[in-house]
Amino acid sequence: TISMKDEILKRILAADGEAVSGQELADSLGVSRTAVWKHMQTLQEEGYTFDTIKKKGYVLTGVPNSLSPTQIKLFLKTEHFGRLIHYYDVVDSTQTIAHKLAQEGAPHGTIIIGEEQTAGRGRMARPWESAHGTGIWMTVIVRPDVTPQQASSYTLVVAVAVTMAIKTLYKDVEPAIKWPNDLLINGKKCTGILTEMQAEADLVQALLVGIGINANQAAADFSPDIADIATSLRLEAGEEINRAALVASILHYLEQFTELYVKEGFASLKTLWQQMSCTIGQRIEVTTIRERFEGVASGITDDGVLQLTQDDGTVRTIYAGDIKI
Ligand code: BT5
Repeated sequence: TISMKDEILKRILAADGEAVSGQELADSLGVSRTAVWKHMQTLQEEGYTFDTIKKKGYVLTGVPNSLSPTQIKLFLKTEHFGRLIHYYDVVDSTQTIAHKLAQEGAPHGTIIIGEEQTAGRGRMARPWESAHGTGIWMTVIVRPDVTPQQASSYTLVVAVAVTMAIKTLYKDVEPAIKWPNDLLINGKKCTGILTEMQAEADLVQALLVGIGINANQAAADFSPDIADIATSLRLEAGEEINRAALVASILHYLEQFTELYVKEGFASLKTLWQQMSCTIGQRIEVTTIRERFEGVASGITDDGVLQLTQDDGTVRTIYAGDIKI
């Protein structure tokens, strides 16, 4: 059920910058003009800003910078993903909370979001910088009907979903997927993905899909450690990012692509992945836990495994690792 206040907000959002008259809102919702005015006051207290145009009505001029469940649900179109939201101001890592919730049986599509992470992490326990209120620090609990082997390509599915969401909302921004888990814009990292798994021998209990997106940082907000390699969507798009709308869009694409992936495997998303990737065809250096290779990233298999053609013609398959382009 949606409250009257949220219904009013939905209509003003849907007007997309056009004025919405208070009288029309009152009439169509069957409430008094005063009731509408009171809800508008509450919305302003929550951080929405409006211009009031004489004889025309309200025009939305700003949304609060918050990822609260109320904000996200305004934009949400999914069936499962994001229908249960655990929202925190400060957490150590949303991955840690997700692990615990998944063990306790949290349903498919549950999400955990923190405005700030004090111990955000990447792969191999590398730190992930997660300053307050600037980014999207989120973990999605996914329970797909696939084997643990198949699940290893899920990170690529997530990368495609996040790329689609960003491209749809910000037409001038073109993220490129760097295998396996980075999205780059103009060569700099704006998104990292960390997929962890709870599994038995041949059964996936849950995937904990960590998504970290730099949204509204200014260049000076990044620590010296990453200042040269990181960017934010705001820096690239040249406008303030509505994080709640972006979260909802990511969840929309992730739900769609997850269904496809469970039914038909990664192969069904391979073409899309290739179009969005900046890896294939490039000369790369790969570091795996044990070894280092050089060569040309010549392709990706139907299982999402990277193929590297070395100078002597040997083709290696790379399941996990870091690459340098
Ligand atoms: C990743 O690891 O890129 C996965 C990052 C996943 C973060 C999400 S946020 C929500 C969830 N909760 C968590 O605790 N984690 C997940 P990796 O490929 O290992 O890259 C890590 C490297 O990226 C670091 O060593 C830095 O060089 C760089 N880095 C750290 N913070 C960054 C940031 N905010 N933006 C861009 N690069 C960053």
